[in-house]
Amino acid sequence: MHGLERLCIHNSVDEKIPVEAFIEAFDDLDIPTELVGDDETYDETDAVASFTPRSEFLDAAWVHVIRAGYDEFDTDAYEAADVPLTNSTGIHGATVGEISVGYMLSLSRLLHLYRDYQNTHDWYTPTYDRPFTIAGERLCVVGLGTLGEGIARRADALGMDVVGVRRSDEPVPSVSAIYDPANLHEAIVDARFVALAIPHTPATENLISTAELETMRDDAYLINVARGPIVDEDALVTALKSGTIAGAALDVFETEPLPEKSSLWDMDEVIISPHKGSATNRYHRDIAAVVKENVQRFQSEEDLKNRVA
Ligand code: NDP
Ligand code: 7N6
Repeated sequence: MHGLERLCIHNSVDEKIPVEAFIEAFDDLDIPTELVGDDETYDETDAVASFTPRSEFLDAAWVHVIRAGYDEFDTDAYEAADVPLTNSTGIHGATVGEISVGYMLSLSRLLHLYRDYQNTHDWYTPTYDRPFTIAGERLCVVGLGTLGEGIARRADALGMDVVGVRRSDEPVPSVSAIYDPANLHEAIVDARFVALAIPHTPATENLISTAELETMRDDAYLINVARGPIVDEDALVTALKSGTIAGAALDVFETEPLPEKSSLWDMDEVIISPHKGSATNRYHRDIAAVVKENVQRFQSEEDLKNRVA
């Protein structure tokens, strides 16, 4: 086995984090860090960190996806090429947990509407029965890994009744009941908020469609901080227009950026964030810490952390 001689940062990381600051975060590494573009070639002494996949990466020693979601990477190809692929799960509990609680507080206490009316200097008064406290309300978190647990802990701290869905039945702090994915409808039927925190896989694509939206309470809100294709977006629009559910907070979409023609843009009870659930001013450092730990592991021939292929 060869040791690493170079860490290549593919310029696609620029999509989400400032490249220069990211490269600086590797100053203490004992191999050089280089910014590379699409014309770069790789060999078995290179590690690569990237936002988007490229087939050339299969010539490297190890490839790191700077995202937690690696659904755009062909894991079979990595396994066939015997090139380890790692991801950035483990770092989004606070960032996505906080924004999810932010959505729930806004949707319950109408901050999004007050801000909308502020734009026209309008002293808006909602109907008396509209605002509610999230304390005492049920949240169902679908997916109880880093994101799901981060959301659950914060919701629990604010007095919510938190249940969740995952494949294993391993308990999760702050989650009072865990449902198997086969019992999804049972898990969401009583929830005031349903938060999606699962990976996009063949098993989860369109997991939330007409039947699930109809199962949800008509005063319930859907939160999607996972991946757009997990929700059937046409079904969601229909459900929102017909009052099948009360509203939604969406960070991710079937097509990103969300197309201008989407009716989601103009719905009062929909909060849209432009895939910024994990965005903070220290995101580059959080990702770099995962990569640096794996550089050290690679060099000492230990198992890589967060290996997904
Ligand atoms: P984890 O791997 O830590 O957790 C995933 C969880 O989903 C696990 O609890 C797993 O269950 C569960 N799960 C997987 N498949 C199913 C299924 N079919 N039905 C029910 N539960 C399932 O991942 P993360 O929490 O780090 O990230 C989750 C996803 O969130 C990422 O894949 C990514 O797409 C998205 N993401 C979005 C961000 C944003 O900016 N909006 C930021 C970061 C991530 P079990 O534990 O039982 O295996
Ligand atoms: C920003 C990506 C993820 O999967 O989509 C999110 O981690 C955020 C690097």
